[in-house]
Amino acid sequence: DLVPMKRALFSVSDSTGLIDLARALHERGVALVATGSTCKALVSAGLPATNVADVIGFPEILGGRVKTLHPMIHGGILGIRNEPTHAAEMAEHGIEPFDLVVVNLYPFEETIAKNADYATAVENIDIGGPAMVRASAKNHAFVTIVVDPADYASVLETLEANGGATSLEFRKHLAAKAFARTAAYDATVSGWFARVLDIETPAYRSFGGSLREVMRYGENPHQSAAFYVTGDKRPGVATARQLQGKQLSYNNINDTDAAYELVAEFDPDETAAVAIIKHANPSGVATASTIAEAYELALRSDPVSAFGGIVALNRTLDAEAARRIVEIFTEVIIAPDATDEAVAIVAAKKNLRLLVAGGLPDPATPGLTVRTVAGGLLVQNRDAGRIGVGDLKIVTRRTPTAAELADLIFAFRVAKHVKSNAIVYARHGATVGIGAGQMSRVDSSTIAAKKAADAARTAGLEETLAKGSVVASDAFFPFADGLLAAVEAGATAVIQPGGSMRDDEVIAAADAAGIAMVFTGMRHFRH
Ligand code: 93A
Repeated sequence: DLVPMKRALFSVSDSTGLIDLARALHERGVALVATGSTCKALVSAGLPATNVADVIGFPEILGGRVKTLHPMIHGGILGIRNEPTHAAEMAEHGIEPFDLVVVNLYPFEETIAKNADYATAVENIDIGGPAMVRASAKNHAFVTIVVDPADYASVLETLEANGGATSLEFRKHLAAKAFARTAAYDATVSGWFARVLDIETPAYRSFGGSLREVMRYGENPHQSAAFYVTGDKRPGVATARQLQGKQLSYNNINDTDAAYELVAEFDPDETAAVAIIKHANPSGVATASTIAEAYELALRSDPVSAFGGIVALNRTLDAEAARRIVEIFTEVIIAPDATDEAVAIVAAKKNLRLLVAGGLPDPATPGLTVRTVAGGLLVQNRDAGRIGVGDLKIVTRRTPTAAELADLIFAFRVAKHVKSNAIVYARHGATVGIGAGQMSRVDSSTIAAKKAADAARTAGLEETLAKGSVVASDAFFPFADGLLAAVEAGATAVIQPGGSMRDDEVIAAADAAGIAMVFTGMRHFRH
């Protein structure tokens, strides 16, 4: 089952790790053959590589559309070495076998992610690459096929372990991976066509949408993942135009969605709003008269967590805001639109993705959310509930001031987008401390208060940002302790759904502390 490696064929669009692999193979005495630019890269690195054109005896033609589609290449890949007729035919035509084929395909996924025009997208459909990948994978009895730079190291390890040969087991696993790659690639191409033509891709109907793209991986690198679009025109991450930057990852899409749904809570005609999201939770959210100011305040809420975050805006990205945002490492910016000047500023950060959604999703629009459980699907209406001033019930002796009232509504709208248990401190239309995703509400309160103290320290302020703030809780305080912790942290007003068995106790504690409290009658769990 061991096949000694003597001759390798390289054809790559991503040259990551190429030279190291080729050099190690060369040192093992493996002959190197490569397509045009790949060959150039190898030769420039001082490696003796033969151009496929010289193997074929025919130049690359049609602007590169035909480089490897030739019997001298495909014969060398597909020949059954121990089959006498194959061996005789190969000898007759001077076809030498390839033991290793290293290909990565034209970057179709990245090309469409950049919203390339139709002709560019079509030109980036790789034909010769998948042909070699599939041929090699079919003939895995003899050929090692590598489609991912992440596997280069294991090729060298296998050669080391097997005296310069690969095992059948190893080649089988790589063949499986190779067919998964070409399947995903073609699925992306067909998904793109479906999108362009506004038709559904029937094979993927069972997912309630059509396949838009296959991602490099899911939440973690060992999980495969795909993105399906439902055709719903709701402005957001699925319908936005990506103006620049790398392909969005699974986590990017999830976080960008969370970020955009959150800023959409704030009417752009009334206020500018910015949310910075990390791991699907806001690290900071703020409203202000301009986007740049709102960004500044959102950042102040938790400048440490904002690093590598997703930034969503409810208004057009302008130059001033763009200049501030690119100062720290940011993964994605999503906005209804962007000015030309802002686009030019963001362009300096090559990897930063800029998405323009053309509008904001209406937070009140009904829709469904779906999640899987073992053996089933859980489906519910999306949380389109929105609390306004008219829905509030003042339960304390003290009535909130107008400023507190505005902050209470703001904080509760933010809390709706924070994983439970959610505690949000806010002041002057900006969050100052957010506690998310804790199993105990008291822990979320403690974390939120700590964040407010940390943010003040980072900003060089003496007093915690929670001082004089309001606090929102996504669900009722079951005991007075959580409320008292918030009061101690500096909150002067509280918003919560109410409805606890001990509401009376909690209200009495609020009155004793002299703070104002309002009940919403609506809970915003988010798990
Ligand atoms: O245009 S193609 O579909 N025609 C081909 O015959 C062909 N052979 C390899 N694209 C082809 N390739 C692709 O070219 C490979 O998959 C790889 O992505 C790229 C490497 O070409 P170069 O080494 O010239 O950059």
